[in-house]
Amino acid sequence: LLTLDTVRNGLQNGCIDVFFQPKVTVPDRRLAGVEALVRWRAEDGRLIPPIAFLPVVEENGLIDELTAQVFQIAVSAAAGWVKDGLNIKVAVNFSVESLNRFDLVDFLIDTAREKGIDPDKLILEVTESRIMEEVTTPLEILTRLRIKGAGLAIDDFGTGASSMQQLKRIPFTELKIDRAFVAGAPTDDEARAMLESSIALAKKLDLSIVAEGVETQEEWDLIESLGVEIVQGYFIAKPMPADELLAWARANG
Ligand code: G
Ligand code: G
Ligand code: NA
Repeated sequence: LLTLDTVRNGLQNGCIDVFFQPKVTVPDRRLAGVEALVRWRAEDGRLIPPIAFLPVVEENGLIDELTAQVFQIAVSAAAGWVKDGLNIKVAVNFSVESLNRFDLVDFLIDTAREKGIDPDKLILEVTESRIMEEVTTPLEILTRLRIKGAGLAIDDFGTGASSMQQLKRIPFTELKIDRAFVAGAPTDDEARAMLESSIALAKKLDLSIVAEGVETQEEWDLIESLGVEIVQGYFIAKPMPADELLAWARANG
């Protein structure tokens, strides 16, 4: 873990970097959008993954600052891609802690509009296991963002314990199946059952389905046979910097 001092200083000094991972449609592999994934750029240039700093950020009241920076970088990247003829949806991760401020809605919508990005090009991703613990404020904020046109994804689905009832309370538009179930599905009956029932549930709730963590042709084929619409995973592409994403899109268009 990075120390609190390192994190505080780094947040003030441009250490936040953002990578983007393609989400593609099945079966044609067309770019449907990207997920923004935060990285820490250490002074020596090394890239540090979220697991090494997000807990420090979240536990010390710094998540709003991190979320704001990631969001600004992500919409700037999206605006740059639009100039180059690539108009895609950008998904950003939100910790539940950052869904507790009523000024968040205006901040996100205004920041996106300033860069010329419509709210319907945004998707907020929230992790299933966390969002179901919280109730009123996040629900109201997510609902307001949905009304403005933003998409809402429930992330790491299968790792929490949502009932259909809870799922219906928040106006989600997308369900992202946790990669553990995708990875296990070809060989493990329980993972396969979890995958199939998640897909059935998403269809019932009229959510678009994203399979995360597809790494092999075998997983891709299985996912395709189960009628999943969107895939994100190393089989297609790893997270990459904004300029590489543009090159990737051109090479894979
Ligand atoms: O990029 P990587 O797969 O290492 O990300 C690990 C986890 O970190 C992801 O599952 C995601 O939940 C979380 N994460 C990545 N970027 C962000 C971000 O910008 N904000 C928040 N809150 N979480 C993020
Ligand atoms: O929880 P979240 O959906 O935000 O997870 C995204 C994380 O998953 C990122 O850290 C990303 O690097 C990672 N990831 C994306 N695709 C794959 C994959 O195919 N395999 C593995 N092992 N990790 C992946
Ligand atoms: Na995510």
